[in-house]
Amino acid sequence: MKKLTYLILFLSIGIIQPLKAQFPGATAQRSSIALQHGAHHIGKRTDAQMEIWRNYGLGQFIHWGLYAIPGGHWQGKYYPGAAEWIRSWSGMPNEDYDHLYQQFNPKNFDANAWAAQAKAMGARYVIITTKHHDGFCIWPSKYTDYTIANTPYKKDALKEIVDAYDAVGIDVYLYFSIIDWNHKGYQSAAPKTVAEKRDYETFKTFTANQLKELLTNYPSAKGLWFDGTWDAAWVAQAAFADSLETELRAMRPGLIIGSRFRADENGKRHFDTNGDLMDDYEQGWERKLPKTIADIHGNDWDCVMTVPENQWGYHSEWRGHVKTSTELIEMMAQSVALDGNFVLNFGPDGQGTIRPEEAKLAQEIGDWMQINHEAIYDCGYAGLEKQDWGYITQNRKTGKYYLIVFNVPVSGTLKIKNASGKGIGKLYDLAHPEQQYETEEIHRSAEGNEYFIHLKDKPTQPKVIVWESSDLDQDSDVRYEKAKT
Ligand code: FHN
Repeated sequence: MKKLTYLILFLSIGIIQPLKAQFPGATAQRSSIALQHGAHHIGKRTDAQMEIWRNYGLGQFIHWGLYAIPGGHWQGKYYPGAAEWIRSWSGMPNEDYDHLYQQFNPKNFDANAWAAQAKAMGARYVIITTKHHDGFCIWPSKYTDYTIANTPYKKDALKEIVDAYDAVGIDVYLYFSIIDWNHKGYQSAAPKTVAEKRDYETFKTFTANQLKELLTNYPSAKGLWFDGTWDAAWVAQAAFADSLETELRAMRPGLIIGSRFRADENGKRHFDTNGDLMDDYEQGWERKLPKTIADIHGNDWDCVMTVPENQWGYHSEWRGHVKTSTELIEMMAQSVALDGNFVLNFGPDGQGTIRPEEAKLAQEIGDWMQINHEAIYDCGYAGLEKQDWGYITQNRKTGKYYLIVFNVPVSGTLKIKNASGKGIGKLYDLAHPEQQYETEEIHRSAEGNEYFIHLKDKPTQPKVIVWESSDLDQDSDVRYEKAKT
């Protein structure tokens, strides 16, 4: 009887579940609900490629496909929704949309110019749409005719982009939509009939083939950025997606995949039934940012952001608020201060031109990054109390703090809080290191000492003050080792 009670207790509280830990440093076991297709590792990946990813700071997203031709309009009618979704908006004749590929001939497309602009902006990685929900492939996939090879342009635009970004040292990640409105076997609801199930199997094989083809054809790509994975039909494919992911990872050691790819066997997406992050970083921060460090649950993450409200692909008529470079720089600072990367979207038009509004933003962000990139690259959460004047980042290796100032109080003083017993050290302008700042201790307590920094002038744009705390020299290596775990 006693034995039976123990057995029931053991089963009801869960068992030690071995995980498929594929990365050094990641935990391989946990005591929890047994899952066949949950997270493959607990905690952050600490291998070299993931360290590079974590330290990017700033990335570029590019949405480019057939939807760039109509640019949010069809036969004179303005469609207010996301331009890349135009095929699905009511009143849109799908057959006409599906013939747009016959017009795709981007005369101004110059991948080297895109890459040069991204480099000047300060981006260290790019995510490029290889195929969006409409199913059109910007590479010559051998598994469908709906590709760039059958357009008047004919050439492999994806290869041009990958080569151009590789050449300037920007890492490439391939966006891939599981939703594919062009494939006959695709469906969003879970297949019910025998015929639906058979068709969906052809879609799964097609999807797996295309993904393997992408990794084969573009060997320098560092990761896959999945989208369109919310359909009930795909969510039910936990076993298939899990095994496909294992195959993809075997093809490309170090491959980085975010939390959108697959669901666990209970249909849980992003976080499995145990609450553990699926895959390598959280992909849920789309057009929104976490507010505090508690919101990110100790995970890697990136935020993908549009310039206007919800337009990713080219829309010729942006309405509503269009973000300024100062707003975007602030979002980037907030992302890095909360241990994430910030990825800004661009939607080139049907001729391959990056619109002037985006070019101007890239230029302005680049001008700021030219001076201040040290506060963004290789930086993350500083472990210090957030202050209303802006954000504090910390270089993961040197331990230096960066105060990124956006809102200067009328008093002209900034408050900072240092750990109790730690010296304040040195404070100076990143742009003008000779410009040092005086501090005044205003409060001392066991929780930390508060200081005022007296500014001399009110800055006209976001400014960075470097803070070399006096305890830096002793323990920067220790701090780096800690940051890696
Ligand atoms: O539906 C897409 C949308 O068009 C765009 O590609 C974004 C980018 O993150 N993802 C989907 C919505 O989550």
